[in-house]
Amino acid sequence: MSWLNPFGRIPTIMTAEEIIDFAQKKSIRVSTRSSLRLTRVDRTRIREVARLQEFAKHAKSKLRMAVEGFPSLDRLHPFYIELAEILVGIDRLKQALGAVYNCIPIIDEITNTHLEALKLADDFKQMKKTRRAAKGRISSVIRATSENLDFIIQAKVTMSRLPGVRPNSPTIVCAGFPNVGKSTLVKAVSTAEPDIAHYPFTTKEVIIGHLTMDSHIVQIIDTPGILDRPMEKRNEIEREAIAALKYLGQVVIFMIDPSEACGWSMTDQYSLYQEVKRMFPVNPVIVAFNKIDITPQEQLDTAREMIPDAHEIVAAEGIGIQQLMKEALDAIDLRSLEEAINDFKSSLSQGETDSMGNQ
Ligand SMILES: Nc1nc2c(ncn2[C@@H]2O[C@H](COP(=O)(O)OP(=O)(O)OP(=O)(O)O)[C@@H](O)[C@H]2O)c(=O)[nH]1
Ligand SMILES: [Mg+2]
Repeated sequence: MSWLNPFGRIPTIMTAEEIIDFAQKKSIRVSTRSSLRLTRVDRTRIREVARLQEFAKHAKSKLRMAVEGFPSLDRLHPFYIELAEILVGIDRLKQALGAVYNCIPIIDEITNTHLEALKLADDFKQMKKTRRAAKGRISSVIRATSENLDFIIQAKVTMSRLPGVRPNSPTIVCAGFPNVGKSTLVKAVSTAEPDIAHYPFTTKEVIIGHLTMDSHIVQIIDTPGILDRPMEKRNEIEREAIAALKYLGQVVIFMIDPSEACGWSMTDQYSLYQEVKRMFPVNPVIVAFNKIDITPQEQLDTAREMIPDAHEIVAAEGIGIQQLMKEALDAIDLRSLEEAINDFKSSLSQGETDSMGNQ
């Protein structure tokens, strides 16, 4: 499903040195046909002009691709915008894209000046020198922006690792403290294959699994564990989980481990649950007590008192998960989701009608 990630389709971006090499190879291979009636000087001129033009053309096209291949940051799903901010930094990215793009008119100017000089030159040594000087100056412009190109390449790698999100599918986000069994649940119910381990912070990025329920393709999102602490103290990985809750979670399954085998107390987990409810007051939050197979009765009773309507499950054995998933899907307002999809479809067909009318 990586094609649903707008950063997954960016074509290969070359480094500064790769662009220079590529343009150089293309320019050497350029073949010119000129009439034998021309003087040697004029034939040289034609060849040098063609080489310079070819060099500039390929250098510009690779720079342009680096920028235009990037999805427009203003039109992305907010989940990707927030993650671009957390993982890459949007201002820095925009600045890098702008700087690379700004090389194009500079290359045009250098090319034009040297083409003029080539037209006026009357011996071939001078012509070769002019062509070499132009290529040298263009290469310097590209090298001067190499840090920006490297930054864009790195941003592409980072962003393309994110999962593909279907913005119009019912979406359940599974959240909670580290090590409570979120990945175990997501793996049990969906196509996702997250790593599961007995230590905290096993999941380091948002993972999306799919399942079919009542003829809907439902997305279930596994998130890294979050701790009960102020937002500004949260690390990049936790903030990625919060972004999934904020922008994707039409319903949240908040998982609690009342056995405390996860390493955090019931009180801490309860307080994070309250915070999640406070942060996202609109979306329903369903609580699942996991690991009840190893929870002592007394601890289970205390948990039940704190959150009376929680589901009780053993994710590792699939116990109670059907009922939990059904309640999660029921909590999603499918009607308004279908209306949104229908609006979207009719806006598309409206667009087609408009463009046909314009023909
Ligand atoms: N006894 C018992 N252990 C479970 C159950 N569910 C998960 N576990 C165990 O709990 C540990 C943590 O499970 P994960 O699914 O990796 O937990 P997580 O919440 O995804 O953890 P992070 O990715 O680190 O946040 C693993 O050792 C699981 O085998 C359960 O229902 N009962
Ligand atoms: Mg996990």
